[in-house]
Amino acid sequence: MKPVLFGPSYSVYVRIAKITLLEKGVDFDQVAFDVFDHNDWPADWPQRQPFGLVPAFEHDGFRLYETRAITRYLDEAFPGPHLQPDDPRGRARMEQVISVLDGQGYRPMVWDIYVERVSRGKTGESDEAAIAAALPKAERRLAALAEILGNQTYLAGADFSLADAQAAPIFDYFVQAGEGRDLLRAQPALAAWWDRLSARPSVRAACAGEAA
Ligand SMILES: N[C@@H](CCC(=O)N[C@@H](CS)C(=O)NCC(=O)O)C(=O)O
Repeated sequence: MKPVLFGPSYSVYVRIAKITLLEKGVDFDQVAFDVFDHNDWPADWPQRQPFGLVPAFEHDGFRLYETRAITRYLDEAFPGPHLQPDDPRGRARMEQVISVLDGQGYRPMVWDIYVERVSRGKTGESDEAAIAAALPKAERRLAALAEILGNQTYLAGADFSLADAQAAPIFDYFVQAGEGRDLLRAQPALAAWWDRLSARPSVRAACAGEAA
């Protein structure tokens, strides 16, 4: 049976899982629905994801939720390129970046900057105070990621890894806001990394289409 990814294509976390599936070359099905509309949820959603979040995943009867668990399973259970560094320090760096993005980056970069400026901006409802408060936070996140990147090609070393998969959908939304583009431009090495990453077919495919 083909693995199944549950969740809408606009979701940052669904996109992370999708990039991983595409990088691994895994053939999969997607069950898409609007996570913010409870009437659109599959009937068994609370059993698949007890917190009502997306994504969830199933492979041959094995059910999983939490994106980090899904991406590691995909990397380890399927053939294809290895998406985790071989050495302990490389893997630790990858984990560090994923933690930073998850815990510190997602909310200010996506919700406070992208959603406020771009999504809510369409109807003139941007919360300027939320954006202003998020900008210095985003600036610190970018500085930290630039320091970790150093002169490497990807965030955890020479090769694309799960850290880059975790980052891509967040950055894809972030740079749609003018403030996001300006902050990224101030970090030239990170901007060059984003140029490389955003050109990857997996990232282009996963981040195309409907937006949040
Ligand atoms: N820790 C979860 C986070 C998932 C998450 O926050 N998903 C968002 C969409 S990108 C969501 O489902 N939001 C719906 C809500 O907050 O009601 C994971 O890594 O899978």
